[in-house]
Amino acid sequence: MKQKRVAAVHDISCFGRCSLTAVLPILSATGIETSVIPTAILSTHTGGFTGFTLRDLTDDILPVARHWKSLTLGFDAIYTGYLGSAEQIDIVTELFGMFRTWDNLIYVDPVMADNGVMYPAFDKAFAVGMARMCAKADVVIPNITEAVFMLGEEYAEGPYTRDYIEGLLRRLAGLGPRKVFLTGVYFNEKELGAAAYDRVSGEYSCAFSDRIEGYYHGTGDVFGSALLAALLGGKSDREAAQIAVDFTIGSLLRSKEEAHDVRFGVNFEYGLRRLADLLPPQGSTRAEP
Ligand code: PXL
Repeated sequence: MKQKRVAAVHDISCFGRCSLTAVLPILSATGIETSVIPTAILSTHTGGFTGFTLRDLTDDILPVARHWKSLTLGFDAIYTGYLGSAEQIDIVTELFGMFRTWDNLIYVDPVMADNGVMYPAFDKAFAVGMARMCAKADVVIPNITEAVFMLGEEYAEGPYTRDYIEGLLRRLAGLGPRKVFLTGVYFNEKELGAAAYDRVSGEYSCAFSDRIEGYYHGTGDVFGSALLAALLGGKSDREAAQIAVDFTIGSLLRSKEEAHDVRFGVNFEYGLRRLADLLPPQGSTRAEP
């Protein structure tokens, strides 16, 4: 039985438990071999810290990918997140072409915004580019802000109606990806979670947990990594979304109890053992010479 292998294309935020410092441990804990292409190295993430350093690694992405290609490496999924520059949109899209196979997953988290505002490094043109990149993906996992920015729509605060969320999901799938998982969905003040749509089967699904007050950084990467692990582990969209929502909310609750600085990310580490139990190692069907 071949182990699953993922290529994770995210930045390294040296402090702050997001991007690769969250993606790597979460995927590894579920038995997935994880290779990385760092898009940038920052001293911290950009959510609330000032004075952070940033080394842009745009020029290193294709050389790494070409070397991998020369080794005939294959991946069960390419998981992309925070990009270090707008130029990387076309570069990462080229990477998809290099590693796409008939049965692997191009899995895109269009990281750029939250709570109705763009992260410091990005603008509306970036959202247009990201929509183009999502068109080449199999699965996309935006939050509501990223979703409306990619669609050129206005951001609205929740609670949302089921009709609005299903419309958003369909319009996002209309960009090109087969599956969309939308995060930050709530129909009432008590519950928060994710909604999913599969364009081919036409199926909608939802997964909720109790809503926790307060905003914590890095939850998107924690959710995205657990969701990918569950999908590669053969779970249905609904089951995978529930596993990822529960893992994220559990991490958030621990951090709330510890009352630490919300910029420091969430305590996902204490949830890894349980996640690993839920997602035992799966064999790969990855074709590799
Ligand atoms: O978690 C998303 C993320 C990743 N990397 C960097 C960020 C952010 C969100 O702000 O700033 C550098």
